[in-house]
Amino acid sequence: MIVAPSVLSADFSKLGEEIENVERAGADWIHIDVMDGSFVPNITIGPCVIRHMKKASNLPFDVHLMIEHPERHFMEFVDAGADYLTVHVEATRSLYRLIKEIQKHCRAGVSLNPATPLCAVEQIIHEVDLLLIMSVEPGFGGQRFIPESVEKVRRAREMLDERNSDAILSVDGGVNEENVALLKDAGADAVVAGSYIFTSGDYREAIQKLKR
Ligand code: S6P
Ligand code: MG
Repeated sequence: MIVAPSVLSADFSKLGEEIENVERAGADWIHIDVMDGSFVPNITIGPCVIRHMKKASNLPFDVHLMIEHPERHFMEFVDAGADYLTVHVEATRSLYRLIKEIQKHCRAGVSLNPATPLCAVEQIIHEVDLLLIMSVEPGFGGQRFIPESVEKVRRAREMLDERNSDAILSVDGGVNEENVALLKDAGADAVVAGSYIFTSGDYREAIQKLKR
């Protein structure tokens, strides 16, 4: 299981140190939540912070854009150092073009909110490098996992397998040691975890529990 700590729950006063700590503790990727106060109610960080974060780690940066009109801004995140750049299917009217544009520079992901059915990406799924299933309503860390997400992950796995896709199937929101086994069994390749890791007191143990 790929484990991607979401730095949204890290101590922002020592962000570089937090990134180094999760890398040392066994993290596979660094997950970064970009929120614009419009697509979601919260506002977080932009490309200039990500550019500085890159100095703290060589791990892949998994950048999750929860912003309206990602087609207007994606290049700023490519330039900042995104390795995976994920956009929401609900946030753009030209998803196919956007995926193709992102892939000229880095890997491209699409994400679905809890209420968005998988059929919203059926026609494009074979083109993407990562499919991110939201298991909470995006906006804030520390929310409760929506149990119906497990079945959605299972159906997403089937959809990817039917198309012989090698896209990474990732799950984000409320992931912890209790639901990770269900997600693995349903076919998830990766999990994003923020509050579970950063409030654990022992990053290594928390990350290892998710991997096991
Ligand atoms: C959820 C947020 C997610 C983040 C989050 C996960 O609103 O938008 O995209 O990755 O930080 O955090 P947690 O605490 O649910 O694991
Ligand atoms: Mg996220």
